[in-house]
Amino acid sequence: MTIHPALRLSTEVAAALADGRPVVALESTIISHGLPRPRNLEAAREFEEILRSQGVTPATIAVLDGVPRVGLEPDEVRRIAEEDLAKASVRDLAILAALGRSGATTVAATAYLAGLAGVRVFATGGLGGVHRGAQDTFDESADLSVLAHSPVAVVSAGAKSVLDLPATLERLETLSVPVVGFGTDVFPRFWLRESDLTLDWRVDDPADVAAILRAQDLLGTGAGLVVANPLPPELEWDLVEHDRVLAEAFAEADAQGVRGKAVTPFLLLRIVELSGGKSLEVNLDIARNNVRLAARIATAFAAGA
Ligand code: PSU
Ligand code: MN
Repeated sequence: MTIHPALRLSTEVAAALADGRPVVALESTIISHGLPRPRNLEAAREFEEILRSQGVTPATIAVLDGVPRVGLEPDEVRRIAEEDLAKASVRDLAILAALGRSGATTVAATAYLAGLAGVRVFATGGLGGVHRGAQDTFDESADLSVLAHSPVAVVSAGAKSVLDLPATLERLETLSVPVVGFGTDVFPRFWLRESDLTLDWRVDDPADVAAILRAQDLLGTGAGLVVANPLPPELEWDLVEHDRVLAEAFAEADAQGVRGKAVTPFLLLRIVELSGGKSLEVNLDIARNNVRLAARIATAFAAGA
């Protein structure tokens, strides 16, 4: 196995990849911008711990002092939780590298770097997507287009209900990014497991997801895979409270003229406050649930490779 010259892999990630043992990538924007301090540091450590307890090596990804990193040391995990890092998408990577700056990687940038490193499975909370009103603002996350060219399975609870979910699924179709429901026939809405968005494909076994990854390799599609993994019903958020809090958060973002890449972090943090912390607890359950499934998929992939 050759290590890509632009990356620095942690010792344990390099060893696991060389031995064909399972590795799961984790993003850092969810830590730096998606969860409030100090819960974000606890969460970052917990996600790594869940993977280790399932025999999987964690590869938390970020750019530190200009170096794209795949797998962090404990004091570096602390840095992404406590420093005010830039939110870094793929287009920011070369700028950070050239200027020696640091950034927390979004799903797009994490999937891109994981793809370069040969890490095939990635767990996050929710995928970015097409924002509401995108027909005027053109605001569509680079998460979608990058997945067209990054051979990584992203395990997420669908995408957040703050987005335009039907448009997000349409764009994934256009970009030829496959979407499978894991144990579901519909695309989950992050905090809520149900929606009226029927998916073409459902799988119920992590080994089937691993087989899809191998078939993608064989066919040379070069694309990623969205694995939509809903929360179990007893853990999802109350629908009425969900609708009320989101309406309030949107009205505030509008009134304050929040735009561009500030929109997602603004809404997420405001939704936590307006729900008295409830949305955060559900958010953490979602991420844990995705990390556990990603571990099972990575294990099945490593076993069959
Ligand atoms: N969804 C979440 N939590 C997050 C994000 C999305 O549940 O923190 C972050 C991810 O890093 C995702 C990014 O890649 O927001 C999308 O931002 P944008 O819409 O600006 O591309
Ligand atoms: Mn955007």
